Amino acid sequence: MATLAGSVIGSAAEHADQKAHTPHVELRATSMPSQSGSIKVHTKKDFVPKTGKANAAFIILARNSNQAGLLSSMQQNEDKFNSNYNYPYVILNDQPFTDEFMQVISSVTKAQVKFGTIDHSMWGYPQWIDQEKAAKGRKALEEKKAPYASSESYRHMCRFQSGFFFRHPLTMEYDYYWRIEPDVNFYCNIDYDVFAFMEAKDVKYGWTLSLTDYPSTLETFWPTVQKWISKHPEWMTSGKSSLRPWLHDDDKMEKYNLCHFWSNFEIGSLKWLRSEQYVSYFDHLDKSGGFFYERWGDAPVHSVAVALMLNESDVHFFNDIGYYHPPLTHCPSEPQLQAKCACNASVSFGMYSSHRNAITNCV
Ligand SMILES: Nc1nc2c(ncn2[C@@H]2O[C@H](COP(=O)(O)OP(=O)(O)O)[C@@H](O)[C@H]2O)c(=O)[nH]1
Ligand SMILES: [Mg+2]
Repeated sequence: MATLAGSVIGSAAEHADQKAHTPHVELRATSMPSQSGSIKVHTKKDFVPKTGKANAAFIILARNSNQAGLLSSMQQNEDKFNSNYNYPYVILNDQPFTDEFMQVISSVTKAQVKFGTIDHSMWGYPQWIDQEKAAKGRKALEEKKAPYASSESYRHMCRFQSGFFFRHPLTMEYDYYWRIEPDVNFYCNIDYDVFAFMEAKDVKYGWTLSLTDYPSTLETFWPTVQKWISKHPEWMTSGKSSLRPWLHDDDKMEKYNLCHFWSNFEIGSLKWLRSEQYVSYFDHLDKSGGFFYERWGDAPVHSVAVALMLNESDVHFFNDIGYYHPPLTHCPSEPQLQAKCACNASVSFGMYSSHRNAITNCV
């Protein structure tokens, strides 16, 4: 992908304010030049569900302290989408949930809500991690003022979201997931079954926001991925529909440009995450220790896998799902979509979002 140098379109100033509030995203002030092109609007009529309802669930990771924030996210999700579809929720925690948490959260939906804990096999230091080296890594990252530099729990969370949530005992029965976090907003009425759409179109990964990550958190990430690629060239996509160019600004495609889908919102295929290919990729990364020695995020981990192993037809930009996770908003500007949304498209991150149907840029 070319960086589109010089094509900064009014986004830097708008996002300067957002940047002031964000500890964890690097905002790149590039945007797409205006181009013609019609956006595909998916409606109920647009696809024929394969099986009626899909085998899907909302998967949420939360702490007891997230009760109010999760209540708010789920209330909006019910209001905008799920009260018509009643997909179940699986809510996971590395600590037991309190009775109060479970009671309050269950009361927000008619759908089934399952609460689970995560054991040491999925949340904790694997035996091959050198804990002194990990402590030194945290210190080094603190000096570089990287967000969450000193947090051990954040690293466990990122590793869990990268390699384990899709094979937790409570999620194993499902084929599709929608990740929801506490304290997010959903702005648009979604009047079709998003999961049935994923299944009918055989979409394996969907997103609303994409951006670039902090380089200091990922110093050895790309070389580590490259080693894995050289072991499994047969799993890489190539040709016109490959997403691989999205990862690179250099023509030789040797450097990772840090573009990633913002994984606090994801709708995806659990079967794909459980595939031999994805699990081999995750295991390779995990063995290198980068989740702890550096602070690799689950967003770049998922995104690089998507771009290496999936084609354009396997992914979907959910332009019609208006969404806010502090500090970024996605809000569609197309009038037919905007009519279903209570958000301001002028503050949407990546103003030319409709063109991302062809994902050519990460903003
Ligand atoms: N149970 C549990 N959930 C966590 C922990 N840390 C983060 N999470 C959850 O993991 C997700 C991402 O964490 P968050 O603090 O929002 O990170 P950010 O979005 O990268 O700023 C959210 O769903 C949090 O509720 C933790 O230590 N325990
Ligand atoms: Mg978050």
